[in-house]
Amino acid sequence: MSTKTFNVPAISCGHCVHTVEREIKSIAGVKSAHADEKTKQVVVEWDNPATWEQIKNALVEIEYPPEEVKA
Ligand SMILES: [Cu+2]
Repeated sequence: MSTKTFNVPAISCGHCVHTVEREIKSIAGVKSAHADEKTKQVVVEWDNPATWEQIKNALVEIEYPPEEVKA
């Protein structure tokens, strides 16, 4: 199981939260996706066959590009 927390600056309302969560959850292998409207932060958990590249590309495609949180 992999997990990642990142920012999606394009999130501006509850509709965006829904769109982002739905898009990520539609990827095979994704276990959970939680987006927060206020912090614009997203937490995703996934397993094979999903990959971070795939999740990132899906978000770029719907114009909610992720910004990785610097550790
Ligand atoms: Cu919105």
